[in-house]
Amino acid sequence: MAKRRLSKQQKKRIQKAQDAVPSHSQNHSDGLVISHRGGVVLVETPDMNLIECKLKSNLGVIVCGDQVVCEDTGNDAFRVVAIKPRENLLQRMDGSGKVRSIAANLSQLMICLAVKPEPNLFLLDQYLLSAEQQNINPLIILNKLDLLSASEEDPYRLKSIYQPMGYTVVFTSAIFGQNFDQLKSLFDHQTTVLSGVSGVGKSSITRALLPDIDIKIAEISEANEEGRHTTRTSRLYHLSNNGHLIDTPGIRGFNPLIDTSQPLSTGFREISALADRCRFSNCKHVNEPGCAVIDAVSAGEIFEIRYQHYLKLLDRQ
Ligand SMILES: Nc1nc2c(ncn2[C@@H]2O[C@H](COP(=O)(O)OP(=O)(O)OP(=O)(O)O)[C@@H](O)[C@H]2O)c(=O)[nH]1
Ligand SMILES: [Zn+2]
Repeated sequence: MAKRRLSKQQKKRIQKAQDAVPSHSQNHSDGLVISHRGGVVLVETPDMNLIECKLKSNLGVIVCGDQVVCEDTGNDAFRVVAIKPRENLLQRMDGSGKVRSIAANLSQLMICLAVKPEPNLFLLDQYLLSAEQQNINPLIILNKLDLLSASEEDPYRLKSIYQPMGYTVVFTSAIFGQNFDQLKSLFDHQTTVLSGVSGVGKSSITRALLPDIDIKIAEISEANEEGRHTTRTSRLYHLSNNGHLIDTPGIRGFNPLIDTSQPLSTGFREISALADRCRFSNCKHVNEPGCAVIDAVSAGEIFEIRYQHYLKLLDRQ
């Protein structure tokens, strides 16, 4: 996995700054990071006030969803002085192979696919693996249900493949509202980031969830069915029923980060469920004798396409 290179000293300074969470005093307040742009962080305090804060030096990366401590430095000026320990940190790989942080303290990653452009199930499996490795629950959404003929009950076999493993799979239409109430309820009491390739309808879903907010929808180009990219700042929005949506425009179609030092089976639930029945405890399920996974693929109990994706990713390690 590519890592941002920090010197030992830089890491030490960041750790020291993060560990120094001040005890509560009159001029300190807890807060939730709503957005971060150009060194200014918008923080929501427990009494729902929004304050603009500068950053104490050496805090490291700060992202939407971070729980922080702010200090009132007088004259209506504030600064973030500590980032509280995170439950998780969603990261992505940028175009040059660098690891970038997206958002913190998520409970779920909603992976959006659409009837059109046709889903790339290999990319879906990489998103699932990436989310599982980062301790974030992934959900699968297939949008543009209105483009399907009524007879197609399980397009792309998404329900047959992924539901038995315990993944939630919802088919919806952001434009025509099919199953939209069901989709909406998935956000209740959760902190969610939407992801997926360009043109699947992430902005449309976001706009339907937040009708009062100006979420720009890129016009789709007739020629190549690719959506245009727009860039704006990530922001955390409150939804009904204690839901939070962290909208990450411009990077909603991010490249999933895969940690090659972790076992791949973390993201292949059906493979990891059988692994302890293999003859060898370090079985990679490629061509080893007595492999329960290979037997299950031959018996049709594991989908061939999933196993092929597993092998493809193993090859990259
Ligand atoms: N038929 C149909 N079209 C939809 C639906 N949802 C979105 N679209 C259309 O699909 C196109 C792309 O939608 P967006 O919401 O911009 O897709 P996106 O995933 O946000 O795309 P990027 O911003 O490029 O990442 C637009 O023309 C939408 O009107 C749907 O449920 N049904
Ligand atoms: Zn095996």
